[in-house]
Amino acid sequence: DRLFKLEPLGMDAESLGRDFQHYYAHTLGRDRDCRSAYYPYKALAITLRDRLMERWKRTRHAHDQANCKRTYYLSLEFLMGRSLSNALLNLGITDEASQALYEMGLLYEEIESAEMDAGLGNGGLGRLAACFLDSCATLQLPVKGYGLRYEFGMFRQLIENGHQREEPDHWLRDGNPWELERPEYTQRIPFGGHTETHTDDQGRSVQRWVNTHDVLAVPYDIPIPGYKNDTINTLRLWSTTATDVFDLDEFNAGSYPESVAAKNNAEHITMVLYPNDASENGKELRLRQQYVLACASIKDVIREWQRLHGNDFSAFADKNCFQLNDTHPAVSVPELMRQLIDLHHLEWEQAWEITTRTMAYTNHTLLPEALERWPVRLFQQLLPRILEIIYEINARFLSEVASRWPGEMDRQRRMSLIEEGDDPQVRMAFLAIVGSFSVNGVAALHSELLKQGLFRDWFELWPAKFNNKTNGVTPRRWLAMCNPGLRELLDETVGKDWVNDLSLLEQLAPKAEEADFQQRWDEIKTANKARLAEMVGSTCRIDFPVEFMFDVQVKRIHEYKRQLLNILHVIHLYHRIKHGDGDIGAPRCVLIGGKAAPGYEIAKRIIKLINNVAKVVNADRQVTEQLRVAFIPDYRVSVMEILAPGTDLSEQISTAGKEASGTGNMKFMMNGAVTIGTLDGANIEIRERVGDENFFLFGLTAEEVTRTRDHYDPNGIIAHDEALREVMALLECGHFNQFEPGIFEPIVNGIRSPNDPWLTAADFDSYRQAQQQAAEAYVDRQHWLKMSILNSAHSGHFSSDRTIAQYNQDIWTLSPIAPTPFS
Ligand code: DL6
Repeated sequence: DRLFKLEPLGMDAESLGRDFQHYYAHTLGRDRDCRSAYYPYKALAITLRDRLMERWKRTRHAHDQANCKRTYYLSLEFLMGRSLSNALLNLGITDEASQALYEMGLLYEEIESAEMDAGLGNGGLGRLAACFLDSCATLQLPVKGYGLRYEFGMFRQLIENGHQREEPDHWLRDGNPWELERPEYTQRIPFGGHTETHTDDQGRSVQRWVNTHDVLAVPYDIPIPGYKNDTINTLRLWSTTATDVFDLDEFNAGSYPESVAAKNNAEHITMVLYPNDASENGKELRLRQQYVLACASIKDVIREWQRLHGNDFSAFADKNCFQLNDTHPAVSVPELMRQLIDLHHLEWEQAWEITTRTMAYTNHTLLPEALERWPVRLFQQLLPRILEIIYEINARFLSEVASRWPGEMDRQRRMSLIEEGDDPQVRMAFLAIVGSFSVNGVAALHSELLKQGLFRDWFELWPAKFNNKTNGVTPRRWLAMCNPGLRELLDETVGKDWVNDLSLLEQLAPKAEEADFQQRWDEIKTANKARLAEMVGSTCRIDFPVEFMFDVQVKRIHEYKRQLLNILHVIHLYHRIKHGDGDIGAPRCVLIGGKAAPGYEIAKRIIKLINNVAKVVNADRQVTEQLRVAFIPDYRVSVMEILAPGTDLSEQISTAGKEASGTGNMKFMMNGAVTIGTLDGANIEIRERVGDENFFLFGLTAEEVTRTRDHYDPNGIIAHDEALREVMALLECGHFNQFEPGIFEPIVNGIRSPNDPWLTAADFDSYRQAQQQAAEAYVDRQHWLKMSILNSAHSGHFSSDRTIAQYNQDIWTLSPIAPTPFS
């Protein structure tokens, strides 16, 4: 109790400064000769961690006292980025900390950039999880994130001679001041072995999973601060290790290396993030990762449950909900069954009732290659007990299908959790649907397409399970933190409450045509463009003049996202300039960035093409007066924090029906960029909110894409489209690869193939026209500023606070809990 009654730590500049000095000089042992910005960063991080810690305990205490319902967000990815500025903003002490540092002769900006990004995710799905945690804490919802503590996060991307090269990201090398190891909550995870049938004391036949090779999962907790509300939620990340550090027999026999091998094997499981955003089916290590997350997290939740409720599971489903972030944690469905039946002795029916009332599943993609299927033989070898449970779930489920649709064998085959064939597979999405009470997509179009296509049979069976939750992004990081200039103007114009009620930005709309307001908006945007240009200048050695239109496309490199279409348009502009069509509407700087999965050859070739085109364009004085191109290496969260505020035109140009939602589109919109985009994912909702006059629309609709497939004739299109013909001619004559013959052939062949699924040629002309309109709009300054202001003004819907409020209302039904106050 005395521990709990500690005096709260000061939040003023003086207290912060005092603690900072103490940690810098005494704990870290540094003095004025130390030149590195890392130690001041670390000293400040520990200073803040102390302040987070006391609020963290109070939040946990309040949750326990309230005996409240809780949600667990299970995700193989959390793309957190940096934590320092976010902690300062949410604790409400940004100015105090800057002042304290300033008085010691230190610059906050330098210290901030010493922090490594926590890149434990690939892209949209992982960053969404991070935004959701921020919103849950801000809304004071008792939500805990569960994930894996990868030793190596997303690889670092280097560009060498225009090619992507990957380097490991050893983000934990210097330690992580934001994490707290919790060895007391270590969990044991079984793998391998076999199952046996036994008879228990009551004469029932029970299964036992025996002779397993266990590993240990050790939790590390990361504090998740809410915005100025003293709530600190938890992200718990598991790290695996061996059950015994040494095999003593081996050790005593003098085989030291062999004795350490078991430890190494166990630690491999959480060693590295799989760097592919469209899944890694069939890789044993990946299935091990998924099972560690499911098994350890569920054991942890049940341990907590038993601490508060003993062995009575009757109210478990009323008080707990698991949200599955895609199918990656779908093995949680049979795992919860296993723990309830095998470890806690519930009957199948009761366990199934609990499972199907606590699991909820979010789908993030329609791409077939991203739909997870695991070979049955892998399950058999790694998780034999889990496979038995999946078979039992499937048998009971298929009999339900048979009684609903008697004799429809084809439907039973289609819906079976097991895909038959030479190498039978477990269909993870179907497992997730069977085991969940809610299935949602991430934007209106995506949720509709799920019901009509991929999950059609399931929607027919259980229509009430299906719902939509359009994605959102946190306005703390993606506006208040990354755009301090605009934050000040917004505070002044609509009051400070917009940070946790983004709908207040609607009040900007009437100001969109006021000359004074436009001028301030322009000044802020220009300053942000200068910051962006500085980054491009220092990393790419290319000068971006702030008067040019900044046209930006950053996201994973994927054929469906069509970075290729963007670069074809750049080649078109280049061709026009070179052929004396002096006026391309507005001078522009085109910036493209993103990582390709290391094994995705064609995506890597597209990166090479972008870099080669950039080289030709930027070397030509005649061209650079109007056009410049850069590929920004190692795109990541902290880079987006500089790009979003400085962008004029946001490229959201996927083939319609392919991008589930997109979230970069929302970050750009909030910061006043105008979108050029297709009717895909959340673009549709963005356009609805901002109005079609403030959005540059082009391209086929999802329905047209489907219809076009049967009679697609790209060569006919190219023959009739002069602009595209010229672009293809430049590509085909090797103009961008004069010393590298043939390297772009696969790309050219793809565009010309009647089987090109991305329909690049089909959308080229309408994209070119939309780009022309954007350029013309840009040179009419007042018109552009109005569009820019209206984009921010109508972005309120895309706050993840709105998304989370909807998850909570329709799926989780949690009550907000305030932390126990400081007494
Ligand atoms: O829901 C978050 C994010 C969406 O915004 C993107 O549209 C979607 O591509 C992404 N999905 C994934 C999953 N796998 N794939 N591909 O990253 O989710």
